[in-house]
Amino acid sequence: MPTLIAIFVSIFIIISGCSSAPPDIQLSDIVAAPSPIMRGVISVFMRIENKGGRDYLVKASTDVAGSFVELHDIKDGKMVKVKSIKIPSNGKVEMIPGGVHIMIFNMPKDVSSDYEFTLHLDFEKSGKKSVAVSVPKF
Ligand SMILES: [Cu+2]
Repeated sequence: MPTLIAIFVSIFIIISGCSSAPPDIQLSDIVAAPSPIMRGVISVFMRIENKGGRDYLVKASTDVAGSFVELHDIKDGKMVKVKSIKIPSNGKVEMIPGGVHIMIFNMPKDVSSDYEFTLHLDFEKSGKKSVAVSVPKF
């Protein structure tokens, strides 16, 4: 029995050791797509790369007064709000239309090309990361 306990203890140490490695988050290819149907709604897609331990994107906000941001996924062909987006250890999340994305509501209704704003992303472990987003012509 003591050997069994020792095995469990070492497995626990290995698992907790892996998950406690700090994440190393890089954001790239940030694309903003205004909704063709809903005015003042913008979808944002990006690549989130992680060269460290697992993390979660838990919240997003912008510097635009009155706007609010939701984290979305597509389930059974429908857009659903999610509480967090898992960023796997030594992996990446590719946001694409039809998959996980960030959706911003209550943006100015006349957003057009060259409109820029700052998107703040809150990660559970990595803390806040801010990126500049520019809205392309549409
Ligand atoms: Cu959405």
